[in-house]
Formats: sequence, structure tokens, C-alpha cells
Amino acid sequence: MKTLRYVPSATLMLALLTSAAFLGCAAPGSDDVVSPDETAAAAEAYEPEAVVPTKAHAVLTPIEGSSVQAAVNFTEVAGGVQVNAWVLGAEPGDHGFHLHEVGDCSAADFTSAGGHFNPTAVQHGGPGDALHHAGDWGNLVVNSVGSGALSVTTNMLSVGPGANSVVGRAVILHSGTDDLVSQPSGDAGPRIACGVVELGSAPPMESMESMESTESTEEGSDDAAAASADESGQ
Ligand SMILES: [Cu+2]
Repeated sequence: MKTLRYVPSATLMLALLTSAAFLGCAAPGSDDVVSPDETAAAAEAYEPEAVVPTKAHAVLTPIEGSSVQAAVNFTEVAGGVQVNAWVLGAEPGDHGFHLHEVGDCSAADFTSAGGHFNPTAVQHGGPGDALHHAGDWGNLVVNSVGSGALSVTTNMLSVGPGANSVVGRAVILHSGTDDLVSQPSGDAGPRIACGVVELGSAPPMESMESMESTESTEEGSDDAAAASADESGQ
């Protein structure tokens, strides 16, 4: 009789131990979830053995008085990072669009984001120029109804940790055109929207679908942006 009584107890104990082991294994996976508050310091918080993230995004906040909307997705691809951006409610024309060094959009004029992200300490230029800042994406072309898109693939940025990581930096949309020549920032005028880059994908938007089908390289970015603008109803 004693043996029969102990068998169920042993089984129960084994089940409990198994559950504990399972929970113990599952716990580290929760480290993959990073809250928005944690992303600012995320670039330095990664451990070498951690899983390297492949997607990041920024949702831009407009300057006071503006209703412009914009977002950017960053995706690790072979040879670099693909940058896909869209904008709605902007003035028609070419708008300078860059990755800036500091992930801080707290200033009313967004100057808190600092200058262009330029880890290689070279001159400003267009994304297809031999020399340009890692954060030089040229211009986001906005059509007559205020929407536009940009797609750039660059080997000067990463989503994962490192000196070129986009995480914790800021995306800036300018009111004017980046002439791709003037130093240090293309004379692109005031900053009209700013967003800090965080891990994960941006919230899904209708305009994302047309952009995801757009493939381009640094050299072809202007054509791709114009094509995307045309597709969206220019
Ligand atoms: Cu800029």
C-alpha cells in the first residue's frame, strides 16, 4: 500500500520539477521584449551573445503647428540596412531627411537631436556620393497631395549593436531641400518632424505596402523615391 501511495506523489513531484525547468528556460526569452523607455540606452546595453535584432523604427512627431506624419522602418539586409520611410501631410517638394546623432526630440525646434549621424567623420553629401554622412539619406520627395516615400539601402548603418547602430538616434524631416553640397548639413532648413529610433517595426500603415515593394540602392534612391511618390497618386 505504501508503494501505491507514493507513486502518485512521485509523479506529481516530477511534473512540478518539469514545470519549473520549463519556466526556467522560458524566462530569458522575455529579455527580447524591450519597452520604449529602455530603447534609448539599448545600443550600449546589448551583450555580444544576445540575439542580434534585425528591425528598428521611428515614428516622427511634428513641430508645433504642423500636422505632418512620418515613420521609418529599418531592416537589416545583406550588406547593410534598408531604410523605408513615408510621409503624409507635408508641403509638396523635396525635404531633407537624415539620421541625426542624438535620440532626443525634446527641444521645440528639435535641435536637441544634434547634427547628422556621422561616425566616419566625413563631409556631408548625397547618399550616392563617394563621401557622405552615414545619416545622409538625401531628400524625401513629397507629391502634390502631401505624401511621399523614400527607400535607401546603406552599408554605413546597422540595426544591431555597434558604432553604426541606428537605435537610440533620431530621424529628422526638414522643411527645405537638402542641396547635398552645403556643409555641414545641406542647408535643408528648419526641422519639422523628429522621431527617436527604437527596436521593432513601426505600426502598420497603408502607405507601407507600396514602399515594401520598392527595392533600391544608394545610387538609385532618388529614382526609387520618385517612383514611390508616383505610385501613391502624384
Ligand atoms: Cu537633418
